[in-house]
Amino acid sequence: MTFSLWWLFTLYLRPIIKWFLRKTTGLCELQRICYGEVNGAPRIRAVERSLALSKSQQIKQLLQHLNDISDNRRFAGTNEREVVRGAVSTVLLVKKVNPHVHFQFVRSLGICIEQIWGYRQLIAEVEALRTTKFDSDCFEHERKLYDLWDNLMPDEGLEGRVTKQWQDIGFQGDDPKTDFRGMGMLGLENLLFFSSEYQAPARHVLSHSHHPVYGYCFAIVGINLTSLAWQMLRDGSAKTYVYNTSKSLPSVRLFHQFYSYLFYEFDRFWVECKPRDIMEFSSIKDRFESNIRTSLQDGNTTFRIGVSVDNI
Ligand SMILES: *[C@@H]1O[C@H](CO)[C@@H](O)[C@H](O)[C@H]1NC(C)=O
Ligand SMILES: *[C@@H]1O[C@H](CO)[C@@H](O)[C@H](O)[C@H]1NC(C)=O
Ligand SMILES: CC(=O)N[C@H]1CO[C@H](CO)[C@@H](O)[C@@H]1O
Repeated sequence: MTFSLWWLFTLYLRPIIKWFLRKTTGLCELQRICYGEVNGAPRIRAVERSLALSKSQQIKQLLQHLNDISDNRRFAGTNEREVVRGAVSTVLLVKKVNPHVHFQFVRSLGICIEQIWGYRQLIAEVEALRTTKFDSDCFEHERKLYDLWDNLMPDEGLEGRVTKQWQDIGFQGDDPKTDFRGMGMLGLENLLFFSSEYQAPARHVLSHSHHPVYGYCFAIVGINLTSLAWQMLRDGSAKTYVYNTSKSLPSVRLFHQFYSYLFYEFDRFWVECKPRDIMEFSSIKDRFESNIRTSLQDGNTTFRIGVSVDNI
């Protein structure tokens, strides 16, 4: 029932309503969105929907072109400005909009295009990190591992490369290299970012993970949350966050920030739940995930790492 109504709407009513509004307001749908919707996620998502539903052959080709560019990670630097300018001109031409009269629309549409295809490109960038395996023969990978240790345990030196000490920051055995598995370098980069950019909150979370009752494996849980952040990026749930936070082309840094937020909030949620032991991880993580997904559906979500760090 709902499906056929939707079908009826997109097939017959939508074009009629659009035609009617165009006649009465003199503006096309994209213009009405750009002038009418709040800046940030509400506007960008509406532009994204409108473009995706377009019947125009030129717009369809344009979307394909933009998808190719962002999937191949070529949406950057001077190319980015060229691509955005070209895309906006195509829309102006197809919709017969005068850019001198509607310069606000030109600006606003450009920002939407940057965010929509920047997000798509971000998925490709994050995926490239995820599929890069941790390699203990690679100097750079090894250095990042040591940096992670130094950020989290500044007062304690490592006795060797392979040592039980790694368990103090929540790796499983005496060599972290086997713990990254499906998340590859993305898992390490996420942990490294959290521990360097938010050093105090990260150490605070680490101290919780050492709690005699509520304790858990910091790095292992961290890598599990990398997988959660990555799923949310891929299925589009993180769009609200990115569209509403990003001031320029979305970068991997933004993904790391999203991750840091998730880790910090997960730890808080975990402690609040007062789990009996680590066996409750799966069910508590599911509840956490559903809370986050709910708040991401709200268009005005902005995430920040909590400033108040209190002890348990
Ligand atoms: C994360 O934890 C969940 C629940 O225990 C598990 O099902 C999932 O496989 C884990 N994911 C990764 C990447 O370790
Ligand atoms: C989101 O913003 C709208 C108005 O822009 C407001 O009505 C709504 O209560 C807000 N939601 C939350 C959860 O703050
Ligand atoms: C950072 C940012 O753009 N925040 C915006 C998120 O969305 C709400 C409304 O949807 C705006 O009020 C915020 O300014």
